[in-house]
Amino acid sequence: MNQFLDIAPEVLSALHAGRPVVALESTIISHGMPYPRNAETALAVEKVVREAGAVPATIAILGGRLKAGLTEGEIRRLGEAGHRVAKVSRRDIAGIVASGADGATTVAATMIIAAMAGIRVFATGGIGGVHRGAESSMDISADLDELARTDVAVICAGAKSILDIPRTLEYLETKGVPVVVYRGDEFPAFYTSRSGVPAGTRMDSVGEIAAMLKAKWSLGLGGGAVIANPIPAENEMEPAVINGAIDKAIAEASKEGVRGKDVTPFLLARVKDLTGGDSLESNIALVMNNARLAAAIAERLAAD
Ligand code: PSU
Ligand code: MN
Repeated sequence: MNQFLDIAPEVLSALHAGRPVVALESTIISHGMPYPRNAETALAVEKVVREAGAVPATIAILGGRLKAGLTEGEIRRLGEAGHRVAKVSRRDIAGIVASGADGATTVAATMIIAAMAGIRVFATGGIGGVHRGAESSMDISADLDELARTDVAVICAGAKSILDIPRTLEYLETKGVPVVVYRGDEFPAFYTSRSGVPAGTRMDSVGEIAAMLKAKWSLGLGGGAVIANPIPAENEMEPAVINGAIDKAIAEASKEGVRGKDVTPFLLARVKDLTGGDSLESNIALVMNNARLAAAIAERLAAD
């Protein structure tokens, strides 16, 4: 086994027995939601995965060790530390390991560590993507290139419209990443089930999704896949409300000169405040919904 990696005992025994495991990320805890809802949500998501019959493996870097599976105390610590913990994407992993520091892993870094541990299914809220204005800023999330190279399926609620959704989908197409919409025809926009952008392939059953993933990996077509799971209707936000908040947050980010890895956390926090916290409730609901679908996909993959 990888000398830098610690797999929690429960996760390791599930993997050895071929039972379903679902990876979960930690930047969503430290940088995606405020304390204490972040830690409570992370623990509730683990519970949903368990109730659905799979083993959760929340991923982070602690004391320079890559961790697949955290204790409740470790999850609470990351939640409390919030922005004091480093946000770690692919480029940051080596430095954090070498210095023995803690890091909360993005979608990209979580995929890398999940793959090292032998976990193929990962549930989160939203993926990073091509930012609006990327034609001048060149701000394109490392999540997209990771999806092209690492063999992990990412179950998400699409991408927030803090991003340029059509260009995000163009980029994924160029990189050869399958995009599946579960029971929908448009790519979901995180807080809303529709974005107006038709996307990828519609699939209506877990069996179809698992069969596609198996075929992709059996064919030697490496890389991941985006499984976009639209937010349930009862948790959706009003498009005018959420889009107004997003436009305002983006204008503030550019006025304040926010750049690089700070852009996404800045926008998430501002959108939450500008919607009076309503966006947080939608965010939590959709993560639970994604965890349930991910557990079902992991079970189907484990059964074959
Ligand atoms: N989108 C969300 N919530 C999040 C993130 C994105 O709705 O918490 C986090 C994820 O960890 C994602 C990261 O991988 O932000 C992308 O950051 P960047 O745009 O800097 O690559
Ligand atoms: Mn970026």
